[in-house]
Amino acid sequence: MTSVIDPKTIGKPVRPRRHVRTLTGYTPETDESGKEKWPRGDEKTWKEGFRSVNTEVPSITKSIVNHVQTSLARQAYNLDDLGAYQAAALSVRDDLILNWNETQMHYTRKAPKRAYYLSLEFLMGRTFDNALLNLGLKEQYREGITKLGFNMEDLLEQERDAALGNGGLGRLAACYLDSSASQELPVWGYGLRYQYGIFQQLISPEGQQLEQPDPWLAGGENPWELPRLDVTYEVRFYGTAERLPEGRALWQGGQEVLAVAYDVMVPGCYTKNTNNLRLWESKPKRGFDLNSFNAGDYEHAVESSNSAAAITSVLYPNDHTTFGKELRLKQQYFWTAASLADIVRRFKNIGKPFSAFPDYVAIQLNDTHPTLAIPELMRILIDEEEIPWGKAWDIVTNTVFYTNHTVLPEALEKWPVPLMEHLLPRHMQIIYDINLFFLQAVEKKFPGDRDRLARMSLIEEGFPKQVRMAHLACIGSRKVNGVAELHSELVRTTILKDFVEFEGPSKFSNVTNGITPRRWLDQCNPELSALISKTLKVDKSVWLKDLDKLKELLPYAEDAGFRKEWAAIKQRNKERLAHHVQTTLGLTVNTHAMFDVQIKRLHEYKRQTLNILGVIHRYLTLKQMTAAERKKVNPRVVFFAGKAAPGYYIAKLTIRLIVNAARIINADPETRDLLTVYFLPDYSVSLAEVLIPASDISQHISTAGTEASGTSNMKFCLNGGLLVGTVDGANIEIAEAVGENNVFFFGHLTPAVEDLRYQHMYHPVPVEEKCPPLAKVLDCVASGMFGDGGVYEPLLNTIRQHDYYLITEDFESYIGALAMVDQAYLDKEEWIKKSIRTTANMGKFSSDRAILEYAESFWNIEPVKVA
Ligand code: NBG
Repeated sequence: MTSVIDPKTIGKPVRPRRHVRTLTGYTPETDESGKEKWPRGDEKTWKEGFRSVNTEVPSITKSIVNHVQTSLARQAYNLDDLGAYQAAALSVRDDLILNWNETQMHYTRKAPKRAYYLSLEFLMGRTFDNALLNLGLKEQYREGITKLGFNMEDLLEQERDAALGNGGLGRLAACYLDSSASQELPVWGYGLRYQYGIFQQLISPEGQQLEQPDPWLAGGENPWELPRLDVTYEVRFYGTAERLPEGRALWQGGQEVLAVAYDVMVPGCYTKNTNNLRLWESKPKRGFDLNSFNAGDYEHAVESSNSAAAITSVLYPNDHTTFGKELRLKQQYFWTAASLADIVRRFKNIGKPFSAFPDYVAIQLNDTHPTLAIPELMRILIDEEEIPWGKAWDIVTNTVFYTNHTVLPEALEKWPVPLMEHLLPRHMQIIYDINLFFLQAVEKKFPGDRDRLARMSLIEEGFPKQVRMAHLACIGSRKVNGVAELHSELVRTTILKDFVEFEGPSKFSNVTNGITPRRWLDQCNPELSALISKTLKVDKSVWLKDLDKLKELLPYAEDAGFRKEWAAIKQRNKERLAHHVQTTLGLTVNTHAMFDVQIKRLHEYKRQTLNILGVIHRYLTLKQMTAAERKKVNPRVVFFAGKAAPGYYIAKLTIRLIVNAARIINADPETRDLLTVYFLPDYSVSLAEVLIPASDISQHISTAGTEASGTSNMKFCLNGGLLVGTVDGANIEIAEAVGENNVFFFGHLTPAVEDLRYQHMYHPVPVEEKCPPLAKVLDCVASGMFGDGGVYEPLLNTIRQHDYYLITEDFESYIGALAMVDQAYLDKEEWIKKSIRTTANMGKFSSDRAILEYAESFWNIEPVKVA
């Protein structure tokens, strides 16, 4: 086949957006009487061919065997665990697709208002187990798989994590998808289908973090997604934007790439509702760039096609830092442009005027990463739909909502103006226009206040000038929220203070984060889940969707029999973790010790350093004790896990110190029964699922005011682990919920932090004077107790000089808090009571509650149950 291309069409504006719909979304036509018409062929024949979800063991095994035979082209003779997992997964996928298809069709028919959750990260973890539990088919599958000669647990272990996220922000997005589907809300996620997720972490013998790519799709087909090769959009970069009369502009030329949709099914818990997570993959538009090809520059043409595919190749592994990299900005625009094109197309199918857009669409920005949705929606409305500026701005500011996830200055996104002008010339024009109108309004309210204008401008002066994305997200949104009470208050009083003064406080609110109890209790701690159902005398489908029911466990804290069962489950979870460490690292863990866990991204503000220095302090103290004194000591095993951004030198040094301290401490025959330390490499959602149920205590010890919320704190407490923490983020609300006597708080409070930093800067006191026990620990590290002390010099200097994260200020109260933990642990019965009370009071932290708050207070959407 040959086709002739008219050179005049090259680089011209995009054709009207349309795509041929195949798998979902058709709505039936009706005849004169209103009866639905069957679209084609013989209705009865069609309907006889329909199948429903397989719920009985024989139909399940049949489906698995069919997939072995056909999808995998294998037989019972040559089927290993991986093959059996794939066949079983494909069988579950069939069921999910049925529900998913029905859900999408139902939403299309009902045309309710929908919400779209735009997140650059979705840290989904594994799907198989979660899907089975949500479908209520786990036991049937277990029986079927056993009948086929396999072991369920072994098959579950075959699945690779979908690790398309860095940490809490990405995992929160995944929890919110689970809750949206479980609460039957019409919510879709939009993200990117990275070829490489967060890197795999290896630890060298010296304790160095090494990174390796995570080609999570390399194993072939991913059963949990559906490629939708018919759903594609063209996305433009670079080129020129020429202003036309009436505020419009013509953006043309540059590079065009294709966004292709991959749909991930998100099943709700005990409901048919199965929502969609749409991930975009980039592709060259026509194999290669015709502009260059026509000009005879073949090499450049191919290069540009590579650059198109590169856009979604890798997740940026930086957590809480921005780098101003062009490819990252390309990712952000590619994803928001494709998502908005899709949202606008779906809206247009309803056939309403654009003034009704906010009645049908709510768009939630997960942090500032998708802020370009604001100028992009303006561009679509003005340039493509020919809507005047004022009306377009009304539509945008009634549709978009922004969640802030951090107040750390290094994490607030800014993009150099020259880069924006080059990559997105039309958007930069729009941003300048928004800024002008905005600043004029500010000037009107605060005449002559030039400092204020400079502070609030979307453009930060400097070389180069920068676009402040948080400001753009704020003024372009209907509501702005933080993720825990304290954090939301800090957003209002620090980074967006001027905006609160200008727009009034009602736009700024709080939605405390939540976690899904399906994954973070039922799935990761099945024995505890079963005990809860048995005790409350209700099916788990009830309390898993109404977590406040856990309160009814409170009286059982007084029941010795119940406490015994509770403690036995914790013990078995500790043994499960020990088994995992034994089989993966070959190390034997003392399961009779207290398990103390800190798992999260490595960051100075999260203060893993404080923890390891505390461990060393404990070690030094043990070394000085007599044998008789040691007998009274509460044995402790300390676990760390987490990744450091590849370029974050200090964080990597902390890992190195942990690994080397562990090596020395674990080898010391005098103390090793009382203290051991493990750094578990390659932290992931799946590893968290083993660690969390096993913890007696967990540490959430950020410098006050720095951790917006934290969400693992909620997971630990839901599983009956107690919390050691600073008065920060969601720790505060957890303490309020479970009772302050059930948590171990320490450290300075947020209002003190700035003063302390000022003192460190201008009136420094040497650590030897301020905190002698800490000085001793630092000296031991510097003198080479844990390998070459010189290596740690830069890390130790961050503490000795400036000490921005206040380790020297909080060290003593930290040690004090750990001593109180030891004291409390001596009384085992009382400890178990605390554990039970903690779990019982965690109802508030379900992501169902959080998502309903977004749905009701912000998005104004309602559940749409699929019958
Ligand atoms: C993180 C915060 C956490 C919070 C998660 C989810 C970013 C930018 N922020 O404290 O540091 O729990 O967001 O809200 O990743």
